[in-house]
Amino acid sequence: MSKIIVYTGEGFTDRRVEFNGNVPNLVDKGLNDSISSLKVIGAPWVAYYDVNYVGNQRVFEEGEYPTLVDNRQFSSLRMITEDLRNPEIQLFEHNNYGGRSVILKRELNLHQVDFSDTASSHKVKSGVWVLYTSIPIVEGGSSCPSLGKKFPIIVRSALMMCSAKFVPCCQKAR
Ligand SMILES: [Ca+2]
Repeated sequence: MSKIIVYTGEGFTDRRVEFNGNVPNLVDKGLNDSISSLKVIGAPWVAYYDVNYVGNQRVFEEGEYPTLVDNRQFSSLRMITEDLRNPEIQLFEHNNYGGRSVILKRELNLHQVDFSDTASSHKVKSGVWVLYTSIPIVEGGSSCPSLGKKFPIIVRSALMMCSAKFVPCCQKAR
């Protein structure tokens, strides 16, 4: 079982609340835009800037995060329950699965497969993937590009979650 423990103060201080299931709306919990540090035990979680799992997102794997790059931004939390074994994603040059394509089974810099700043659509076959718009990976999570932006330079690891609109998503496969 996985859980996330969030705090309104940095360094695991102030108000402490524990969740072991998805939280679509932190407003209801009195925690909107107030999470400043957190701990994850077990499976990874995705935190979103907006309610109902939309907006910028960041993945937190098991561990302790005494400070957050996205301090006081999160409005919903989702636990990753997908099977993270054998991750696979297919990237396409054009929208609607057109043009060149490449199948990836591990994280890598998209320059290596000549696909940097190229992917416009994708299909996730398994796992959870994060598509990055730039190479440096921020400690403590991963930022996903917003809709409509040019996609990645890097695919870190297995990813997942794609709604019908291609919201790229997140998560590291082990
Ligand atoms: Ca927010």
